[in-house]
Amino acid sequence: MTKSALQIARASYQPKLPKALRGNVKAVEGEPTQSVADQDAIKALFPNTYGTPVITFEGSDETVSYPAINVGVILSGGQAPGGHNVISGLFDGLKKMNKDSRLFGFILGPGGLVDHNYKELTADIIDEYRNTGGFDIIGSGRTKLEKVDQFEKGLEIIRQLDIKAIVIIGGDDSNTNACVLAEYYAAKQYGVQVIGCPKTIDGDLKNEQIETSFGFDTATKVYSEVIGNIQRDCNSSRKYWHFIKLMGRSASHIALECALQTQPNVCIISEEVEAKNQSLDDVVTYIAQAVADRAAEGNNFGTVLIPEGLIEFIPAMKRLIAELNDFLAANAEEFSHIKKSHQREYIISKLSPENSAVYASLPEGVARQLTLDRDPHGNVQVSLIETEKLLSDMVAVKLAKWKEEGKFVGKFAAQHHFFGYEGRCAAPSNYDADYCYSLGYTASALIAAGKTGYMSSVRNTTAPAEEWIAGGIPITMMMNMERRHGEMKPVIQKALVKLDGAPFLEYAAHRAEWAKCTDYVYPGPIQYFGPTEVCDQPTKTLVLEQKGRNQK
Ligand code: FBP
Repeated sequence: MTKSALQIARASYQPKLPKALRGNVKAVEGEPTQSVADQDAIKALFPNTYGTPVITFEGSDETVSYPAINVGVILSGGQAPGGHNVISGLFDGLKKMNKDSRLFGFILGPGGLVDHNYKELTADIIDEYRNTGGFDIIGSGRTKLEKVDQFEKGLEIIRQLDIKAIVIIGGDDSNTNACVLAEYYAAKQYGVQVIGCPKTIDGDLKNEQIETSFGFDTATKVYSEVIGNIQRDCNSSRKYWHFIKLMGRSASHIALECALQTQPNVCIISEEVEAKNQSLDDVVTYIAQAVADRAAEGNNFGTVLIPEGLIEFIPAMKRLIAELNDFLAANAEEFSHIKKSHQREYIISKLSPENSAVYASLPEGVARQLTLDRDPHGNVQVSLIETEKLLSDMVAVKLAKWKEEGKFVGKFAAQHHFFGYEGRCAAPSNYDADYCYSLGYTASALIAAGKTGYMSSVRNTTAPAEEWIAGGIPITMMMNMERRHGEMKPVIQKALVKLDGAPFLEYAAHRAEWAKCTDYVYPGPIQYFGPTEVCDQPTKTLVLEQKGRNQK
């Protein structure tokens, strides 16, 4: 592989570890835990992994001799910067405990376990991937591990390779599945541990113990760099409105963080749209008003940030999508036989009157996108819906009407962008490089401590790395019951943007001023080498959340 100068320099970066993990480690157990909601239902479904204590690792004077073990690792779901460092931290942790321990990577996600597709990750392979972006060391996939025959098929290769523990690096759905697998293997007394690691650029796998999911830091820095560049272009040519959709399947954390970093003229927060029960027209009117206000000052340009998941948070659309999800899950076979040209009419005829009317009112393209194949978790693939174009088209129509009425005096020309894939495989920032390495290393300590059904956790990460707190959180502690594929299922509760949380309040306090301004912020590219105030800053979201927590 030919390497760039940055890759070569970056390969020798030694990620920082929490102090407690640097020498001998002991596991300290806290109080028994319970799930965030639906305690009886979750306890009944997870009798072997429910209620276990939070684990914290502390330094110890005692040297323990660990047996050599074999461990399997899986990357699951969308790519997120730092995945390779989770694997290298896991590898180094295992080797530190016993140099004869071995690590096997399952290829292309959870499907690799079921299909017995794997490769051993030896030191020379690991060294090639340290501090690099991407998941290409073993690839990732979205196969949902949820059926007994998959668990049993996986067990065959686990036995063949004499694997003691599996580490699943994934988002909320993949960690839910990790817990289901942990519970199954524990119930069957197979002696196979399962540990999860919190990954997703979306930033929606977090709670009191899991401060952030890895990849959010790097991805938002990459998007903020290019948003800043666009804003400078805006200020230079003064002729376009840029509609920028940002990834984040459900929560608006990415859009909010980018807004805090770049100070755009408009940023829509899906959770607010839902809370205020806004319609699509309300959102369009809000943007159009910002365009009109700026035009009145002679500024026919600006930026609008749109979270990818917006459509699903507009209450009328949400009700429609929920009915569509259930209907398509139950009638997939029949729907697959309907000719494309008749699908719209067919759906209109099958839905309840309220949802049918909303569906019929949608532009053809969006209506079709809402009936496209779901992802393996039964979710609409919102990344395929061109919300940025939908909104700018609707804003243009509204402004044309306002022009006729004399309420809009400017010009409106739009450019469209969708930033998602550009950031998912970026070389991890120092924060993600350190955080991920520590998560992987912590996973090895959880395995050594004999734990299963736990998520690796590293906290206090706005402090210097040596003060970070490493440990394990029972995955059942994060669960509640939600409707999926038309059925109630135990799932990890998704962390949406909190409207009373510090990051949103910070944005809300400034947005009126930012709507008018031309004094944008241009964050520039991620810096890997240089002063700590330039290279080691966590996200504004995390800093504000920590500050909010400390003030309570
Ligand atoms: P994960 O939740 O699996 O980390 O994936 C997040 C994400 O990047 C979303 O932001 C986006 O909607 C989705 O993946 C797109 O996935 P795909 O490329 O598989 O369609």
